[in-house]
Amino acid sequence: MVVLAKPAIEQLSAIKTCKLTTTFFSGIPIIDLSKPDSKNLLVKACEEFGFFKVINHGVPTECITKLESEAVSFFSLPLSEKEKAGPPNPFGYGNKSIGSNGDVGWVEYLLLTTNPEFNYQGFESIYGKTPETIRCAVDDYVLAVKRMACEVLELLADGLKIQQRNVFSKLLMDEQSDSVFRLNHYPPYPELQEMNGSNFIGFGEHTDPQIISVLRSNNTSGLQISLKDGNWISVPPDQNSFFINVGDSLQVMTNGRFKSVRHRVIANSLKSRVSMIYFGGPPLSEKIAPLPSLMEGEDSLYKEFTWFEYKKSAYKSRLADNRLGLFEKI
Ligand code: GA4
Repeated sequence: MVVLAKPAIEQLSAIKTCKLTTTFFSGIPIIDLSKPDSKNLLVKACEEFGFFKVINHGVPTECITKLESEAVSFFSLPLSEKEKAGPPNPFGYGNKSIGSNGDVGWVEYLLLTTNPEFNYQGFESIYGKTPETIRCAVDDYVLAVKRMACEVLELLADGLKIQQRNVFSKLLMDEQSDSVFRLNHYPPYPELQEMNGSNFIGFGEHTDPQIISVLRSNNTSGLQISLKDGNWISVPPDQNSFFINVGDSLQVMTNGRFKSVRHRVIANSLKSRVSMIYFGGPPLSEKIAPLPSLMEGEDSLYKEFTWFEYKKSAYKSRLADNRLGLFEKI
């Protein structure tokens, strides 16, 4: 069994517990991409939850299982080997520490850029140190998942009756798109069984700063999302589907019509959870502002900013912060 390095007591106590929420929620929208009515259901899901599950997605199973098995092999390596691919700032292997501002979780991960130019420019100390086999599996997977994410974004543009249907997807397709990929491993935390009804945080609550995030996990539970009323619900795992989150940038581009969903992962007492997430982001120089056709005489709820400015500010924040708050018009 793979375990994380014996954590320092202080670090473990910093990994917070939260109130127990175990019942699975059955109301998560399921979008069948092969059905003609999916565009309207997609819009509704983004408005109500900022989150939905996608089936009949067209991403080849081999591509997913190949990457999962590469990830499992990587995370099974001795810690000293994995650490050779670290630290994770900006890209590489990370263990328990998330971001640069003191957040911690019961998780180890590989954070990678999806920009091929960046990968192959001889950045040995960044992406270069992750094993070659993982890199190839990631490249194939990201290509397929990005295609699916673009299809979803184009259906959303159709559903919103925006004439230019690639208005969102072109940002991910841009050569300069600042997208990120993350492989997470949440080892089991057996002591949880004795923690009388508490949950142990794997990855603390947050919203994703980008446009759209596409998550796939193995069959281990742990993901929770916050509903509009602030209640947390557990997402039933489904290794054959993808879960999609609206990110902060899409919330802004729709002038708040779509909600960037708060989510978190709690540790499992018995099973390892492995997840892979593609975060589709715009080019750094892109202005992020509400689309005029969605404003219908409304004022923008947000001050204008570039993705570079937002990202810079986001990376200075703590995980649970309301990052968009700084950019809201009062
Ligand atoms: C959340 C979404 C992505 O995982 C991520 C995360 C990033 C990191 O792990 O370094 C951040 C987090 C995420 C938002 C606020 C900052 C930056 C950790 C953190 C405390 C890769 C991203 O783009 O933003």
